[in-house]
Amino acid sequence: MKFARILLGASALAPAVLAACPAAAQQAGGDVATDVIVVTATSQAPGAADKIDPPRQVALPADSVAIAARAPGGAAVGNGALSGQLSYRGLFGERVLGTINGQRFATGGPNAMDPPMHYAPSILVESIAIARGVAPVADGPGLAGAIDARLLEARFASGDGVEAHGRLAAQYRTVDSSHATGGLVSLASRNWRLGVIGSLEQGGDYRFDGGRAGGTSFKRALYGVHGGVRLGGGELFAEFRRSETDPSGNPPFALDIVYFNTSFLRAGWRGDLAQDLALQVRVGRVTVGHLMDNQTVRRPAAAVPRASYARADTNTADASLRIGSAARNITLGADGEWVDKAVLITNPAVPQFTIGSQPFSQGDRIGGFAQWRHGSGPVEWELGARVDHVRQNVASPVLGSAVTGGPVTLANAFAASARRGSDTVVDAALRLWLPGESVTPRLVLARKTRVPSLLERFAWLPTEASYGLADGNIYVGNQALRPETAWIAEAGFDLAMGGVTLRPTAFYRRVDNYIQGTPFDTSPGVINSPVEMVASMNGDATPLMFRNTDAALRGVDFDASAAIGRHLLLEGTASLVRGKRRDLTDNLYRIPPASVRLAAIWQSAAWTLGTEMTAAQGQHRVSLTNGETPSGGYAVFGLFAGFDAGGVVKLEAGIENLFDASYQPHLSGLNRVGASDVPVGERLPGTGRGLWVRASSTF
Ligand SMILES: [Cu+2]
Repeated sequence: MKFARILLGASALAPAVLAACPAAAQQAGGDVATDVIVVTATSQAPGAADKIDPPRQVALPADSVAIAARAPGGAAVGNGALSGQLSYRGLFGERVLGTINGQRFATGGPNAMDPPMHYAPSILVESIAIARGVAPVADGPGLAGAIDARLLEARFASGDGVEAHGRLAAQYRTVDSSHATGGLVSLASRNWRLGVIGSLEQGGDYRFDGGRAGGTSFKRALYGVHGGVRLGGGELFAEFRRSETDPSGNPPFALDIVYFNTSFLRAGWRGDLAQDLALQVRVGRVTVGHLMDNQTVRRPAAAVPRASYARADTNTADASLRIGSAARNITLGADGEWVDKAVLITNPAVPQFTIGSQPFSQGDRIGGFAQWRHGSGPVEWELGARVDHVRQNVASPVLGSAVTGGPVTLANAFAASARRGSDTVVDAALRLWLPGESVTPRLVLARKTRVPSLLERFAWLPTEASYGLADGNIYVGNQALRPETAWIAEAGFDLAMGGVTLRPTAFYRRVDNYIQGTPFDTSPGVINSPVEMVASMNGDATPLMFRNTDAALRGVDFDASAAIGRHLLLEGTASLVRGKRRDLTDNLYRIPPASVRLAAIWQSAAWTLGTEMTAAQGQHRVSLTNGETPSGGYAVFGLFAGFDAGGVVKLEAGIENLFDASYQPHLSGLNRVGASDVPVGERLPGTGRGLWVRASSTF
């Protein structure tokens, strides 16, 4: 599969880069479906691949979502230093499929303190791929696009002997006194490959014009080993990774991360069985262990201590068979996902106070798909359909003896309910494109679905757990929920003409049965139900219940670049999206305002110098239902420089927020940390002025 590329790094610039620029790459390949953001250099042997530099414009953020958010249509939902979610064309949360090295898994935190990209430290990311608008059905279910982060990986050697390669990088950033180090060391021959990866990141509270954002420190380590052996016309491969997050702040939530201990395991075989017959078989397992509380990071610590334990185990298996060539084939596949989850709320001061807010829960899915990749005359297409069957069931909640009153009533009512759900859903996607000399028009039509999550269906105890909505509302689940169905149309073209590229897309997404919190009953504010009683004890007398509503999103976005002379490149992106309810007059929650990013980059053989502007309008189209507050517009400038004389070490440095502008990105959460220079209830500010330096070495 050939990818279109967004070069974050000004990298090999000028003529060389333009050959690898979006539109040009597509012309060569024909797959116009995926945006790939190349983050770091590949670990391949020098000369075996294009050497592409890290994103030179910015300090590598701890949260790789901030890198993905630089793509057209992207924005970062901020819920903490390591808890960002990708908003893609106005949708986020579980509507955007997130995978690491192509592996699907259930995250552990009921409030998504560990969204998928939590497990992709920027310093270890080789590339981030974002499906343009609609993910292929072969990737499994996914309502609104997909993001896949690839971590650094050992590759087979190109020569005859055993080769050692690697990539090491280290960065320091003054604005949060953070450091990140990480890399890959690999040993490989033509027939086997073995790699070890590791990273360590740590940062303090970040500073802004006005002080220090309290409770925003973070610490995370990741290590792993992977390898492969050529076997029977293909490769037998396996990988193991362990991610350990230490206390890290989540200022928009009531609790902060104490730990995530997560293990990823995967093995499989991929290769050719015969000419024009390719098979891939994979199995995977991910286990997440999590603790969050309001004592370890939070200052001042909350008067009533809370510590919540969560776990999520995911087993996956999939197989796909491609009959035909890469560009003309039928692919058939089957995949399954078996998820176990549980959440236990405790009060460390009262051992008998325990509530199984998410009792042992299972969500199982099996699915199958067929995808037809073909073309006729000037038109190329990919047409796919898939069917998935999902079964969910939840055990009865168990409460400690110190829990009395409302929660007991609710637990008993839940225990007496069905506590199960099952859905069969059908997805279909058609992509059409007309490969041209300099212009490639493209069209996507799709029907995509999303089955309600275990949380949305079975949250019997009213809490703020909402997969990271962070709107301060208390939510309760709804066993009557039906799956969401999105009808998606998008059209655009990719243009590459004499040093200029332009790739605009216009899209419309109509989401039927859009799952959204709505007032619990017809008399909001009047406490006349056990749910409202418990919710009001927990600080919100007007809880919301997940219900099926109707929504629509539309917008345009593009990226563009222009080479001026031999040394200068201008490149940028622009994004605009509107999201509305269709069943009543309201805007959707956490829709990013219109934004542009524009960089001017000058490069000689060894030096790179540049400046970048990121600007966003204010957002006044806010959600009344979610009690969302409007935000103001801003423009932030940065400077960056790089030096690469072809030696062992490459150096990069920059100044972020050059003018120390005060700004509040609309998708940042609202602060709940008392010991902070950000007032409680205020949207968390962007980072202030700071220096960053980075050294990296590829060998
Ligand atoms: Cu959590």
